[in-house]
Amino acid sequence: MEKKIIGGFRHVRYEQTQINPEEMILRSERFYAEMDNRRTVREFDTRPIPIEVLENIILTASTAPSGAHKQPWTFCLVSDSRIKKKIRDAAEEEEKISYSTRMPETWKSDLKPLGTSWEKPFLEDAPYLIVVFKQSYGLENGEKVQHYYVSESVGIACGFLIAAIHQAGLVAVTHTPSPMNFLSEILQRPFNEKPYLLIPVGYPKAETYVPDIHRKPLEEVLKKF
Ligand code: IYR
Repeated sequence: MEKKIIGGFRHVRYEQTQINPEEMILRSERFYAEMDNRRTVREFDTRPIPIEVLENIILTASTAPSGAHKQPWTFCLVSDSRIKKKIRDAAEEEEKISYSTRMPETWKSDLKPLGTSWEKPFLEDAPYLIVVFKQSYGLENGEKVQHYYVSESVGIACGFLIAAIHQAGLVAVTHTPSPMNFLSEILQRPFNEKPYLLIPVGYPKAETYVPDIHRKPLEEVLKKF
């Protein structure tokens, strides 16, 4: 591999396969069509999935760019049904309070078309739960390591994760029980890690329906200058 010292540090030559503009248009269209076919699914089949698929999905998420390349994320992969039940019980306990007293009416009416409720059977039905933690700071040999743009970095990694789940032919829901500190306790995470997202992954239930909602058109999301 070709190497060069830049600013006192070793760099390696990077070469990406060059694609001509016509092929680029085709490939970007195909990728958009594939991603546009992704839907959040809240009803899962209990069928198992090979662990390698989950490992590859998490490796893909972990290719995300991050502040100063600190990779400030931990992905906890839960398949143990006792731990899934603990997570479901704790999440439903919080969600019950949220839906009955914490969430204002506007919020609840905004969620009506999506059909959500305090009940979270997907936390037990999905064969895997990926619990994403963000590391406020790192720990190396007991020493604190500074992390940067932690939420942005972990958010990007979760985007990669969701894309990889879809590309593998699986479905997921980005679940944010609130508050979700119970996840740190159940999974016994160190103090520098804070729960970020809980993503059940699996096959959709045999006959699945999703809300009839639509994505904003290009004119609404793109302003050209
Ligand atoms: N955390 C709750 C409520 C919820 C909030 C939003 I914003 C959503 O897009 C969906 C759900 C729950 O998981 O039900």
